[in-house]
Amino acid sequence: NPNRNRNVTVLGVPMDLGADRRGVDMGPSAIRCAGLERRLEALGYQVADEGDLLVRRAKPQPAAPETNLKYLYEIVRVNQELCERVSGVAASGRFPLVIGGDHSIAIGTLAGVSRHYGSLGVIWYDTHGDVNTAETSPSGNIHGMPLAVALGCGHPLLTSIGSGKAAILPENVVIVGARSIDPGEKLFLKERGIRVFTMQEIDRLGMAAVMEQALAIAAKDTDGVHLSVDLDALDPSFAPGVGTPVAGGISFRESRLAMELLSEADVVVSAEFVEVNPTLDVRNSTAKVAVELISSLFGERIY
Ligand code: B3U
Ligand code: MN
Ligand code: MN
Repeated sequence: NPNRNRNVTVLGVPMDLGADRRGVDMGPSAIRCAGLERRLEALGYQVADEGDLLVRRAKPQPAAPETNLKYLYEIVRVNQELCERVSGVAASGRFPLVIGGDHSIAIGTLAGVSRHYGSLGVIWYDTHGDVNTAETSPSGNIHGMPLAVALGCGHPLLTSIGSGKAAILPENVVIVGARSIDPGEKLFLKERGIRVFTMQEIDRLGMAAVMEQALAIAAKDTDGVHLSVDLDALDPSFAPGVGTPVAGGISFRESRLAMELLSEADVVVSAEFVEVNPTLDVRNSTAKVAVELISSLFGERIY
């Protein structure tokens, strides 16, 4: 597609505080090692890798008073910075590609991208709903909360990142690949009418039909779509290097097809790939899968 944005800026966020588990901070490095820049350049993109944001985890973190949110203050600080960086990339007309790190970084990405779109659609490719709040979270881990925050719900320090108003609206959000949703999340999603494509629907309808419907929702009356890929959406046999693997996931082939269909639709304006944990991985295979999927999203074709 000749109109496609040919300039990509890569931002790494070695965040692991939202998962409360070490290792996912090495995700950005692992994805780079798997050949991200070379693959995008081979597709004709001009790639600017701006390196990693700083995540401070040396000092013990004070517990946030009156909340169970782990590492709240540093996660807020990093996401504020990420918001400004992503916003700068979008303002310069480049495509922001964020590599994580745990999924809490979607708070900053969405706050930054949404500034530049009157209405932004979101495709959330994930096993989990990531719509917990302090009240519903079983873990206190902020990586289970970013989609709620982007919808304007959560701790005020999180929801005030960026403009202070919700980055996205429920009618423009779809979740694809769900198979582990907490009770409070079910309520949250149902109350807001958010469309959730479970594994059962992927099995029954097929990935092509699911993505067609997902795109119809996320791209309807929006100015662009943000793609948020949590590698744990894939089955652990294809993506073992993630913190919370859940059996019965999306295959590599289905995921590649999903990315190809997104590429053809040509509506994605920003993307993030998160939750790669090299310490749990087998020969960097999860990072390699991430790079294959990114290549497909950016237009690579087999033939
Ligand atoms: N829903 C659970 C588990 C979880 C969410 N995201 C990941 N795991 N990766 C929670 O803790 O909120
Ligand atoms: Mn997940
Ligand atoms: Mn997630």
